[in-house]
This record gives sequence, C-alpha cells and structure tokens, in this order.
Amino acid sequence: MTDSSPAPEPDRFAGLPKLLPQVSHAPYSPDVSPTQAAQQYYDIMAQRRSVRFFADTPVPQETIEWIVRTAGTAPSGAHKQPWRFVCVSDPALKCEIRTAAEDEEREFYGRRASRRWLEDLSPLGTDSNKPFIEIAPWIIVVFALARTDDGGQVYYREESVGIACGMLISAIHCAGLVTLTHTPSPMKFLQRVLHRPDHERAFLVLPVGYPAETCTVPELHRKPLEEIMVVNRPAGGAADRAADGGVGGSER
Ligand code: IYR
Repeated sequence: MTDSSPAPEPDRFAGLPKLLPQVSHAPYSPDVSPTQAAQQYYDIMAQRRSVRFFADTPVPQETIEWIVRTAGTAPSGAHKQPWRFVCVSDPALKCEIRTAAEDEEREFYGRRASRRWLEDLSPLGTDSNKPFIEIAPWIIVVFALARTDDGGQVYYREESVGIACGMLISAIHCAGLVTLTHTPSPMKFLQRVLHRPDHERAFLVLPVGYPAETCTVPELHRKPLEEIMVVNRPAGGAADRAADGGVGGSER
C-alpha cells in the first residue's frame, strides 16, 4: 500500500519568541452613550481646518510632548512603532527648513507640477512661499523608520505612520491648536538639515501653533455621509443593476 499523505511540514513555529504575558484590558468608558460620545468627537473634529496663517504666540514644549505622546499610541505593524517626531522650535533651524523647503517648492510650482496638479491646487491659493514654517512656534517633522533603531524589520510602514499622523493631527486640534500637512517634495533635505540617521525618511511636516487673528481658510465642503459610507451594499447591488440596465440586465 502506498502512502499518499504529504511529508510533514517542518514546524515553522519552532523556536519563535514566546507569547507576551496577557494583561486584562481596561476599557475606556465615556460617561455618555457610544453614539453621544461619537457625536461629541465628531463635533470637535468637524471644526478642524488646515490653517496656513499662524500667530507667533509661543506654545510650551509640554503641550507638544502630550500631543506627540498621543500620536505614539497609534497602532502599527507588529507593534514596531516605526516613527520619529522631530519637534523644532529653534528659529535658526526653522529658517533653514523654510529656505530648503521653499527651494523645493519653487521647483515644484515652477517645473515639476503637472498642469492638472496646478489646476487642482489653484483654488486653495498655495504657492512656494512658506512663511508659516518660521512663524509657527513649532514644526513637527514626522519621520518614518525604514528599519527599527536596532536594525529590525518594520511592517506596513506607510500605513502605521499615516495612522500616527492622523492621531497627531487630532491631538493638535483637541489641544486648541492648528496645523497644516505640509509636503515639500522631495523631502530628503529634512534628513540632512535635522541630522537624522539613514533609516529615517521624512514623511510629513506639520507647523503647530495658534491661528493668526486675521486667519482665513478657503470655503470648502466635506462630502456628506451618503457619499463616504456604504452599508451592506456591495458593488452589483440594486442601484448598480439599475444603472447597468435593470435587474437581470444580461437577459433583457
Ligand atoms: N507640496 C506643495 C504642493 C501641495 C500639494 C498638495 I496635493 C496640496 O494639497 C497642497 C500643496 C505645497 O505644500 O505647497
């Protein structure tokens, strides 16, 4: 009799690190219902705007520390926490960052950006001048770690750092401060100016401070819930069938 069963797999789990000790989860329980709590958070976050006009009013380092701590609570691939938040308040350093960022931005607006891109940006009134880099009391430059500090692998780097940036932005807003996601491109110069090691890649620049008294923002509209949320209606549902020629379209 022939044995057709496959050869046993070598044990791929042999010798792997032990499961972490498990501790009991302390749930966060707001003293209102989840719906009320979710709505209250929405009411706060709906007031957030990207701000380009800052006051030079100082913000204590301690405030920035709490904001960065919050960003550091973000989930990350295999809990590798592949981020560094470089916080700059030194005027000379901010000046150096502004000069280098504006050099890149002049290239962008003057040559690199496609006609379509310029068209899409023009209603927002952005250009290569970035005075906010010097005026805002703090600049947080977020770096993504290509490897952990001890040379280990990281996973889902962009997703992890993107989530942390979202939480950072939320923390800045909840602190009563404003920010703007600034993306000078390419950002390589930030590694040089800020003396960051090779495994750190600049990801996002966020000036943080109070809005200028005369601050304005463009009148923008956010997509309504119906446009951003789908519940239990995968593609190919009734609405799509109607658009395709009605129910049972292929037989008619
Ligand atoms: N990085 C440039 C251009 C820019 C690109 C996008 I997409 C924006 O939403 C805004 C600006 C700048 O910061 O001006």
